[in-house]
Amino acid sequence: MAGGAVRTACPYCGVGCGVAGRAEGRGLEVSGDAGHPSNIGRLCSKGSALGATVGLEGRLLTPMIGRRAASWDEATALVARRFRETIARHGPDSVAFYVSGQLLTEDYYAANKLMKGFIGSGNIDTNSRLCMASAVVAHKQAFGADLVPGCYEDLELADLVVFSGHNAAWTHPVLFRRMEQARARGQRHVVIDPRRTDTAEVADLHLALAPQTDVRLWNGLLAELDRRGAIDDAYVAAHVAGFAEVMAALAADDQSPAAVAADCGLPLADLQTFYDWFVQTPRTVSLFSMGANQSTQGVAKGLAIINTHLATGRIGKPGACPFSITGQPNAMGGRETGGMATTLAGHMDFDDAARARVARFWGAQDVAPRPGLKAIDMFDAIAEGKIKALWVMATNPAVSLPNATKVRAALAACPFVVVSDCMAQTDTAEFAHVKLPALAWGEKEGTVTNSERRISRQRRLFDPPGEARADWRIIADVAVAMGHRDAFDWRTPAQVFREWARLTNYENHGRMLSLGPLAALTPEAYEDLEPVQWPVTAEGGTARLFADGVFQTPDGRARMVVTQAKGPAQALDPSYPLALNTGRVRDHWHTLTRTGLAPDLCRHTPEPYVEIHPTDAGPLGVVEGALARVQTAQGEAIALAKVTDRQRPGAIFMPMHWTQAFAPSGRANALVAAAVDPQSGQPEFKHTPARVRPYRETWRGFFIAREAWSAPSGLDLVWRRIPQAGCQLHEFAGRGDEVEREALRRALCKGAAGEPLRFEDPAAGSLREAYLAGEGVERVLFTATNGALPPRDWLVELFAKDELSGLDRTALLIGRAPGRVVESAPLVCACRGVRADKIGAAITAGAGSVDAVSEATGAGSSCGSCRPEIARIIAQSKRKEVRHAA
Ligand SMILES: Nc1nc2c(c(=O)[nH]1)N[C@H]1C(S)=C(S)[C@@H](COP(=O)(O)OP(=O)(O)OC[C@H]3O[C@@H](n4cnc5c(=O)[nH]c(N)nc54)[C@H](O)[C@@H]3O)O[C@H]1N2
Ligand SMILES: Nc1nc2c(c(=O)[nH]1)N[C@H]1C(S)=C(S)[C@@H](COP(=O)(O)OP(=O)(O)OC[C@H]3O[C@@H](n4cnc5c(=O)[nH]c(N)nc54)[C@H](O)[C@@H]3O)O[C@H]1N2
Ligand code: SF4
Ligand SMILES: [Mo]
Repeated sequence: MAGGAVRTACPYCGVGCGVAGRAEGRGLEVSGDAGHPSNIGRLCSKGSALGATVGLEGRLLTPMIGRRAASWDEATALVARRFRETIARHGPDSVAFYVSGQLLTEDYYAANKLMKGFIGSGNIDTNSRLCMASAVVAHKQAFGADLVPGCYEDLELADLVVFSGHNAAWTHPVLFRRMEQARARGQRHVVIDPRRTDTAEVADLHLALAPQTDVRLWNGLLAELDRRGAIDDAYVAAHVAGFAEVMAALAADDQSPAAVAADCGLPLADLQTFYDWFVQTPRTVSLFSMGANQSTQGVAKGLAIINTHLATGRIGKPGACPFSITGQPNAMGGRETGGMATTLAGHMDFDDAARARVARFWGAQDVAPRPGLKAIDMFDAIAEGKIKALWVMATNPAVSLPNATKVRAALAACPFVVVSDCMAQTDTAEFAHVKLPALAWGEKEGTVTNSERRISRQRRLFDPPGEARADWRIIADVAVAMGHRDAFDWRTPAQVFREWARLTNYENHGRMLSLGPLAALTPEAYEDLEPVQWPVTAEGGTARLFADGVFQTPDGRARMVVTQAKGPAQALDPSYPLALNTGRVRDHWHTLTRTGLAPDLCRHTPEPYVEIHPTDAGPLGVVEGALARVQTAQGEAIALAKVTDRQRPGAIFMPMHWTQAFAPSGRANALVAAAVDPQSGQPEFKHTPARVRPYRETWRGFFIAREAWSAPSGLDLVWRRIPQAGCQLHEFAGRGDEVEREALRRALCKGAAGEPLRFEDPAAGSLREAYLAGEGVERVLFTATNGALPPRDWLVELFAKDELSGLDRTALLIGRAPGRVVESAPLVCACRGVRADKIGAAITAGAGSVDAVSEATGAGSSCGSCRPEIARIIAQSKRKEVRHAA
């Protein structure tokens, strides 16, 4: 397939960038697809590193029943039989599918059709429940259906962009770059986030509000718009219902900026600036993401934002809309097809007319009578033994669901668990009775829908490896084995897509979700499908919805909905006085099954951490760079403390990414409570009462080996694995004694060939041990009780050498590289591999702006997601200069 590039779509975030890939064997060169309207040739660090993640290492390549490989026929028959038997004995609601926004639309359509159409239960839900559910409910209430009004062009046309709980610089980097360019032309950015994120750092205004006070802030804004005569009365009169009720409800509280600022923990002047800008700027886009959705008030937050846009008529117009941005590459596809337990299919719900229509279309007798269980309820039902067979596809709930310890117990107790995944070992796959190998990105064919309703093709770059199969086909084969051949007799993804597109048109009297002419795509036209935004008509795609002021409600009017400002579900108390917030880091994707394969993406944030404000850290004795213990009512985690004023006092933050496999004690969801929004069922990942204290290890060390090691069992260790080029670095610390240390040493050195190079200094409490295989190094172990350990980089580099020199051996023994005592500076730009020291040197040499540093070093010239960090380094060095001058 070498030669011409294949145009496909990135498998990571909801920006949905077009990727041009050239494959050679399993090697891959990628670049941004200049012809794709969502990214116009750009990629971020994760997209650029796709080539490093497409190897076959760790892949699941044959079906597995228990620990033994099985044929597809056998595995398919077993899954079909166990589901059939369970349904026969306990009814259709005793089984469930838990699926993912990382499935393709064709996969999603197949899974939903099987569960809701032919098993006859609503029990299919998706990880989008953890992600988009609150926005979905807000859209349905305000617009009559789950419709995203705007498009990316609006983000460039806007004069003001508000980011609500959205760290776009890290999570939607390519889109953020487009807005940064608009900002250079005068666009203003306001960030509403309790943390000073990289997005906030470079914004015109940062409102570091108290956690979960967004509804109060937006309601206050609506009251201010009213006081200042900024309501678009004509628009409201023509197109909106509920305005009077909402304004009346607001009047019950003190909506003065002073009162709102006090409740939100904000300086009055900052709040007033935001209100002024909003009042003055017709072209405003309000982005909202996980800081809004992942809340017990997630629906209210979305509605409060939408209310301000409806009241000012700032919707359906160029550069003006409320904009719920999606996380996963196909979160939208799942919402469209019906992957959520709360919709039936194609934006139709469970009313009699819709059920009858969908049953007719599918030729199904037993369409689900009612919505199924939402993710959290689904796993509760598994724990209670009500759901007895579960099929998990393309998601890792043992890591990503809140209160994960309980989730793991539920999985362990479930009589039959099927997991479809690309990887052989995930935290969830540990609990599987049957594992089904799925084709991965670059192997599968189908479509995804991004945040702006744009449908793009994912295309194949590689031949299917081993026996892996497309998810839609795995599902269809099981459906056929369950006796539903006629309904699942597809041979190509194009056939599935056409059927799905036909459903969107079927008896369509006013559903905006319509793929129109795509229902008649020939196989060739499906192959060549260009990115297009639904609704699709004979004239083509649609960039913006509601341009005519008509919504998908019975009377065509949008609804403003009363929202009540409340506190978080779980109040802080003296035993848990800190608010635990969780989220993402720049270069990692979710549960590390992919970005954990690319050492370059592991450098920016090598291990789990907890951010805490100096005023909280000080009295607790928590110090920068030391391990800290984080506890909640659900459980405990141990992570590196980062003491920083970018955190609000009283609030702490942990990234969500680390797993049992990478850092068993660093898992955020062991801590997070499963409190959910009552309407959307979305969990409040951003707020769990917590406490922090120092871990106070008695010894620490690290272990480098060629392969990945898990923490030896039976020892009380804080263990983190950090993938490197050509080897794996494992960091650990413990509170045990000499016996414990010796047990670890034995476990890690067991089976090593040859005599070790060994140096022990009992007085200094240190031990160094290196095993050589042939002329190269095989394993290295360093431990110390006094905290002093050498830098790791030069040791890692030794693993790249086939043959160690005499100097290398001496260095191993004395425990440091000759002439080099400092650890390499932290990586800032992952795309160009530029470290902080080089950036510092450029600044010293006179580079005073991000562009100048970029010019001098190359950093920030690719995806730009490190540009805020470069700005921070420049600002820091300026502050230092001022201090020196004074
Ligand atoms: N690098 C990277 N990018 C990703 C992903 C990834 O794993 N890695 N995942 C993708 C997915 S699936 C998703 S859903 C998106 C998520 O993208 P984002 O929503 O941008 O990501 P998060 O870090 O989860 O949360 C955003 C912010 O919400 C803030 N927040 C917390 N509590 C509150 C609050 O009460 N009010 C407000 N206003 N803000 C609050 C947090 O401090 C955090 O900075 O990212 C997508 N992109
Ligand atoms: N504490 C905390 N927890 C959170 C969040 C948070 O902010 N804080 N955010 C939540 C959000 S918004 C999200 S979206 C979730 C994400 O959480 P998950 O969905 O659990 O995370 P992933 O690591 O993306 O899991 C995807 C799995 O699918 C596999 N996979 C990849 N491609 C395919 C494919 O084509 N087919 C199949 N069958 N398998 C595939 C991968 O190997 C991996 O095992 O996490 C949620 N959890
Ligand atoms: S912004 Fe990055 S992760 Fe998101 S789609 Fe584009 S390249 Fe992929
Ligand atoms: Mo997400």
